[in-house]
Amino acid sequence: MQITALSGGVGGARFVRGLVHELRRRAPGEEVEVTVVGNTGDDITLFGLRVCPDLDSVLYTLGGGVDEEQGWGREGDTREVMGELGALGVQPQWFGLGDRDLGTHVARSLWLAQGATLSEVTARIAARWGLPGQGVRLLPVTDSPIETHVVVDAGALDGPAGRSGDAAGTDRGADDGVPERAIHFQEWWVRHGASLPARRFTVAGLSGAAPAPGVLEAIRGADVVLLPPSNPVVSIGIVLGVPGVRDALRGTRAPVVGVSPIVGGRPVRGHADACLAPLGVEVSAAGVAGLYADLLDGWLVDTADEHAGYPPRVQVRPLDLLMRDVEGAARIAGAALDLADELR
Ligand code: GDP
Ligand code: FO1
Ligand code: CA
Repeated sequence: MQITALSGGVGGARFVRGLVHELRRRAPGEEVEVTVVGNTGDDITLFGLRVCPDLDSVLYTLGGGVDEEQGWGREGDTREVMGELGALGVQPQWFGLGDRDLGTHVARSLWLAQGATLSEVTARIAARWGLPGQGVRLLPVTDSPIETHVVVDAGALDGPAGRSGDAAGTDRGADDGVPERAIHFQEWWVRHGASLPARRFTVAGLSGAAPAPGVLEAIRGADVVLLPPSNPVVSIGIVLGVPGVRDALRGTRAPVVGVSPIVGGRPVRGHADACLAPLGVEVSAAGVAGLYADLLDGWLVDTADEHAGYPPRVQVRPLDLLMRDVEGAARIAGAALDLADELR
C-alpha cells in the first residue's frame, strides 16, 4: 500500500514516525511504502548555510537523532560554533544552530553548491538516517528555493528598515496607509515568538516553483493520502500552495484523511493560532477542516472537539489526539488508516 503524507516539522515528523510503527505492527515483515512531502517554506540561509528545519525534523525524528523535547535539532547537541560566531560579532544569534546540526547544513550547502538539487541532497541525508530502510522516502515539496515571509506593521519592529541587519524587505505603505514590512518566517516565529500581529503571509518564489520530482505522482498514485497534525498555514498551507499540489490532492482517487493540530480550541504546541488569525479562520478543529474542505474526505478530531460545525462532506471521527509517545502517535495514525479504509 502506497501512503503519502504531507508534513511540516515536529507534528508531521512525530505522526509519520507513529505511522511507520503502526504499519510495521499491522504487517510485520511486509514492505512499508511511505512518501513524505515536506514543507520547505521555513527554509532559511544563515551564515551562508541552507537550513531546512522541517525536512530536518522529519530526518532526525525518523532516524532517532532528534532532540525529543524540542522536536527539532539534534539530541545532545552543543553550541560551540554559535558561541564562537557570537564572540566574533556575527549575527544573527537568535536562531540557535547546534554543532551536530551544523554538520547537516554544511553538507547540504556544499552539495547544493556542487549542483545537486534539494531532492538529491535530501535523499543523501535520508540515507544517513536510515529512512530508505524504513520504507520512507522524503521529498521536499519543491526544489526551487521558497521562503515564507510574514508581513507586519513596520512600527512593531525595532528601528528603521535594515538596522537590525536581518529583516527581509523594506517598509512599504499598505492599503490602509500603515507602513508594513515583510520579515522571514523564522525571524517572526523564533526571534519574536510570533508575538507581532501578522497582517498576512507571503511566500517568496512560490508562483514560479514547480513540485519536486515524484511529488505529484506520489499524491495521484497513492492508496491513502494523510495530512498529519501539522501547522495548517505555514506547513501544510505552504505545501498546498506549490502550483499543482492542491489540484493533485483534489483529483487523487485516494481518500484524503487529516488529523487536527488544534485540540480543545488551541494548538497543542507552537503558534498556529497566530498563523490562523490573519486568515480570519477560527482556531478550532472545524476552522482547520474548513481550510481543507475542497480536498478532505476524513478528519480526526479530539474528543474535546467532537461537536462542531464540520464541512458536510467530511467524515469526522473523535479520539484522543495527543501524541504523548511513539505508541500514541501510532494509535492516531492507525485510526487515520482505518478511516481511509472506510472511505475507499
Ligand atoms: P513545525 O513545523 O515544527 O511547527 O511542525 P508541524 O507544522 O508539523 O506541526 C505543528 C503542529 O503540530 C502544531 O500546530 C501543533 O498544534 C501540532 N501538534 C503537535 N503535537 C501534537 C499532538 O500531540 N497532537 C496533535 N493533534 N497535534 C499536535
Ligand atoms: N526554534 C526556536 O524556537 N529557536 C531556535 O533557536 C531554533 C533553532 C533551530 C535550528 C534548526 C532547526 O532545524 C530548527 C530550529 N528551530 C528553532 C525550530 C524551528 O525553526 C521552528 O520551530 C519551525 O520552523 C516552526 O515551524
Ligand atoms: Ca515548520
